[in-house]
Amino acid sequence: MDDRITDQDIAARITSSDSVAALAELTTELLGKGSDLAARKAALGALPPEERRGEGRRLNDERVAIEAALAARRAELAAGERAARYEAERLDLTEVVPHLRRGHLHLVTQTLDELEDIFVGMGFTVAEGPVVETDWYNFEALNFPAGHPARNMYDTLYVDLGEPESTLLRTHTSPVQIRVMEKQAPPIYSVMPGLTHRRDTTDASHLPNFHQIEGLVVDEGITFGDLAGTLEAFTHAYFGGDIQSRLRPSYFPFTEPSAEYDVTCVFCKGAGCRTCSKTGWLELGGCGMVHPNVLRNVGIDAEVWSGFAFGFGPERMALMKHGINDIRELVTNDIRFLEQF
Ligand code: FA5
Repeated sequence: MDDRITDQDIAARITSSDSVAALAELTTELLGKGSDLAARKAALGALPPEERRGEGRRLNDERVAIEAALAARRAELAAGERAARYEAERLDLTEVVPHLRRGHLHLVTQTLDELEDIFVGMGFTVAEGPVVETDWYNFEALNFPAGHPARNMYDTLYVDLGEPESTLLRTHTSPVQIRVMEKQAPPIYSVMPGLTHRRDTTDASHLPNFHQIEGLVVDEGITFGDLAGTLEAFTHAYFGGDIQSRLRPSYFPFTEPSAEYDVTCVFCKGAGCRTCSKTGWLELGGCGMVHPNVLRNVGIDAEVWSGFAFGFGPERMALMKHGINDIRELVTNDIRFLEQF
């Protein structure tokens, strides 16, 4: 009698596999390079032609039968494992808990509060502006004339109101700078938190709806040194001493010179990973000296006053501070994640 494993043996082994992982191993054993089927296929060439065809067909039929049995068992096991996971994760939303646990503020709200507190402690006031903005405030007054190529830096969502592309969901909090300067004469020391929207594709460091906190200082004799010193003091106050920051030359139409504010990626410690797009740094915000055209647009004399501005991403700040490696966690609303903060 043939010493090959019989069809019944194979069928029994497949049905008695008790996990998807065990079945994956069995699949390799039965169909992989070292399998009995593979060895017989390799030996086909050595058979006399009249036997080769019959053996070839047999091999094919066996393979098809094994694949079908494996697929059926895989579906059974996967369904069982899924049901067990759902059962383990089940939350009874109608359950009456004797001592009701109280909810707490979402991590992003806590982060915004903390950022505001730090800047208020440094002498800034807090201002707000609308989320639905006009083209003037979001772009034009910020020195992006119509057709300016830098408008493409922002994938803008437009609101169907008025002239085409005249009303939009603000792409950044910088329009609030204009609103503050229109209302208040310098000296100005303000931060402006709020929600912003872009047609950005969601990934580990991007959301289409996210917050920013803008900072604006306008006073006599303000220099880039004041900006760098303010950001350094802020970095220590928010992150403590462990995190390094850097300013990297950049471009924004409303600041000159401009820079990106980056901190060392806490996950790879600078080596490069998925969260920091392999750069070792995570960009938290942009900044620079307020462009004289912006001051002129709101009637502030650029010969007398100068200033700096910055715009940070609070979600990314929360990631770096708390060691969260995917920004999507902040909006998935998984209670097990939210409870940790
Ligand atoms: C701006 O939006 C400028 N308005 C910042 C600025 C203000 C520059 C004042 C100069 C003076 P930027 O597009 O780089 O710049 O965005 C600033 C920060 O917002 C980013 O560094 C990041 O932290 C956050 N951010 C931007 N896009 C996203 C997104 N899709 N998801 C989460 N955070 C984002």
